[in-house]
Amino acid sequence: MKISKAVFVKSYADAEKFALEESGMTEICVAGRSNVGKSSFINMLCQNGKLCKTSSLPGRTRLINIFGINDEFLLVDLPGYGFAKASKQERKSWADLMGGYFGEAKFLRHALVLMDIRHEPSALDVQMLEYLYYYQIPFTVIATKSDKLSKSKVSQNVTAMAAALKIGRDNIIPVSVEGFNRDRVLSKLEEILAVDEDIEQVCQEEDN
Ligand SMILES: Nc1nc2c(ncn2[C@@H]2O[C@H](COP(=O)(O)OP(=O)(O)O)[C@@H](O)[C@H]2O)c(=O)[nH]1
Ligand SMILES: [Mg+2]
Repeated sequence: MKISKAVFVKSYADAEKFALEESGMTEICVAGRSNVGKSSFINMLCQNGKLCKTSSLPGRTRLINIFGINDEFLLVDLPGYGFAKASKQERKSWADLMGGYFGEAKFLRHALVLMDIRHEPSALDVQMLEYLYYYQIPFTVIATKSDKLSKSKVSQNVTAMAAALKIGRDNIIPVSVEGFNRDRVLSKLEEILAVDEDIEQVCQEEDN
């Protein structure tokens, strides 16, 4: 697929409220720990350096940012987890936020879970995948900051990540802000959206 249009739609402080509004459009969410490169990834994907604010400081943003892509689907940028100074209360409100969203998101088709390729998945990353299994949301792991490693190390770390997460190697796409594997991510998005069309077709045939 090609991304010909990417616009910021709205921010929400309350994820559940967003889910309950029922956009009626396919949603794909982007999750990952704070500072993993979520904003940079969205900008890289949309080839728009200003779409999403990036920061070298772990952010405390608790907002869900919604982006509209090609008038076709919504990218849902979830708040980052696991910044070092999070209080117990902040951790709890993050968990509530996620549960509120995943539990109500009828149009959510897929999650892109970002993890830094240089590090082993954290306990929170594993917990994130557990949420997704629980709510039966398919996911792809996006391994960020691949430009910081050699090609052979990237491949080696993808294998190690797959083993640690007990998922297939093909479910991990290493990327970088420079656009490495942008085409692979776009193909994956195309695949996800195509599944939606198939379902619609089957439903229409059943209705007839
Ligand atoms: N070298 C490199 N730096 C990156 C990459 N992605 C993000 N960063 C840097 O990591 C920091 C956090 O990025 P950001 O996108 O704001 O992370 P977020 O908190 O997950 O949204 C920023 O300083 C980015 O410039 C990447 O692919 N390569
Ligand atoms: Mg960000």
